[in-house]
Amino acid sequence: MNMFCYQCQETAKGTGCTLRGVCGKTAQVSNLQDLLIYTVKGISEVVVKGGLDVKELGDVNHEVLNSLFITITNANFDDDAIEGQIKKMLAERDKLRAKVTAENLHDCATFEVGDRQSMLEKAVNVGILSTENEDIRSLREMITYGIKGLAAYAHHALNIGKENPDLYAFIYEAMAATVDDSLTVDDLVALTLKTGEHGVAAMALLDEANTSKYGNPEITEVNIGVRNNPAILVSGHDLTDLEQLLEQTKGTGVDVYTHGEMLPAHYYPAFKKYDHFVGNYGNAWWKQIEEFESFNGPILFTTNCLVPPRSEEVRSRIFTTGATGYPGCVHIEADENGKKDFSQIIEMAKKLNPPKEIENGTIVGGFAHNQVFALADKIVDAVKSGAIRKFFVMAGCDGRMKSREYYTQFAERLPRDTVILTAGCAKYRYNKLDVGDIGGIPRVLDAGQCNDSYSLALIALKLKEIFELEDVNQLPIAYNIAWYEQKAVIVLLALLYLGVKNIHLGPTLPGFLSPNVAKVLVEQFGIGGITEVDEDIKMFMSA
Ligand code: SF4
Ligand code: SF3
Repeated sequence: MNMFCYQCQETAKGTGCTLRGVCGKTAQVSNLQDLLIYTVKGISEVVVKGGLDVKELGDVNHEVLNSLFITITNANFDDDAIEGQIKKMLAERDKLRAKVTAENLHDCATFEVGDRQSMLEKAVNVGILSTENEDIRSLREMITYGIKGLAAYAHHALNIGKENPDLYAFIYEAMAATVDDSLTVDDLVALTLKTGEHGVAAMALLDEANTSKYGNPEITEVNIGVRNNPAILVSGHDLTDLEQLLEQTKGTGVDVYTHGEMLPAHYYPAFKKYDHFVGNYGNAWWKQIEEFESFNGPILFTTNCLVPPRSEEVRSRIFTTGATGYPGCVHIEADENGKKDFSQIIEMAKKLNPPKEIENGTIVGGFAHNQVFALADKIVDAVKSGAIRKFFVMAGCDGRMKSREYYTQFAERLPRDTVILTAGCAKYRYNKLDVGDIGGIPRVLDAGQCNDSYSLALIALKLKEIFELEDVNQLPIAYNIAWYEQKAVIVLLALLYLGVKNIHLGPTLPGFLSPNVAKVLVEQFGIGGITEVDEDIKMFMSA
């Protein structure tokens, strides 16, 4: 065994990548990521045991978010960048330790390493398998993955200038708890739910940040064809990066298109003023191998999901920023004011061919909470008259496994009196199908990125209020969620915290759930997997 990672849905054999990641992560990168997480645990311990005030920690808080984000699936494959981050975090940890008189610190708060070799030697002893009890390990990892997702969302909010000190305090509390051997399974189950509670707060913070800066998403038709200008493709989730790119490309003759999770940027009023913000090119992250080929122009990654490029030519057109990185790709850093200089991407675009058309037409989205609330009367009437029998929350992620065709078939075969509520890149499995509408309400309502699952929760809570129900589970809403990486974990934990029961998760249950932890989720929350499309539709419709 060279490494051990089981944090995503595509983990080898559903149990763990041990030689190299299915995602393309090398053992070295995986082990360095383990060590980076370990340093975050160390900083967390110093902060918690040393009683430090998170409001005074400024840059440390920000770098903790960044470190967690770097380890999310498909974010960063660059061993040098991860090594640099470990060094930075160790220096921060030591500075904090010098300020406090905490005793009985765990090894994560005191260990020292020097060069790459010594880091790698340390890393193999501090990863996932260093926790022997499989239930404790399962819960520690579930909490860690939830925290990674939470950190990603908090990082986007931070880029817009919004912070919530409670979130930092909780990150330290939770990460320190993952090395506390006195905590029992019950303690960690409680902490898992508390992670969900803070997940809701992180998504609320990001929603507030996004909507206060860019306006409330509104119903929008997004072009999926191309124009005949050179162009840049922007991927990932960070709207501030997109905004800077749109500003810098203004008047240059270079168009900008979104890929994957950046599609929902088109729904925000603030981005509609850019004539050169043309549309969305392609599909979910895993299609990038072929779609980057035909796009022809440079690609900017603002976050995951980055797939290791197959050719040198495509690699030379990929630029990373923020938490992302790939060896050999140019990484663009922000200056001290958060400004990024994208001029080399723009210059490259001018010399390359316009994108090749792979499809044409439009898709519709923009059904975040504000827009749906504006349509509330219409939706409530449709439910009351029986025109809408059931809603299906199908938020989450897409992935490359063939078994995910399930979600396309599921959307196709759902009865015509049902409406799909979606968010995240899971939508690409069905957002180009012609499934019609119900009295003008489209049957697929896309709220936005994965973090906009928060909108779906608000919509559910609003409907509960309108229908004067006691419990959100009495609503005609079923949850059939597709997961892939750790942001889906925080979305799931947030829904559990909000009291949502009977969520079905696919295409497979997480490899990090031990049989006993899975049992808790089944017994306490009614979590289930998926089976056959028709059988599942029957089950959901009769529930
Ligand atoms: Fe394997 Fe997923 Fe970890 Fe990559 S992120 S190494 S695919 S479990
Ligand atoms: Fe997709 Fe990676 Fe998760 Fe934000 S882009 S949902 S998988």
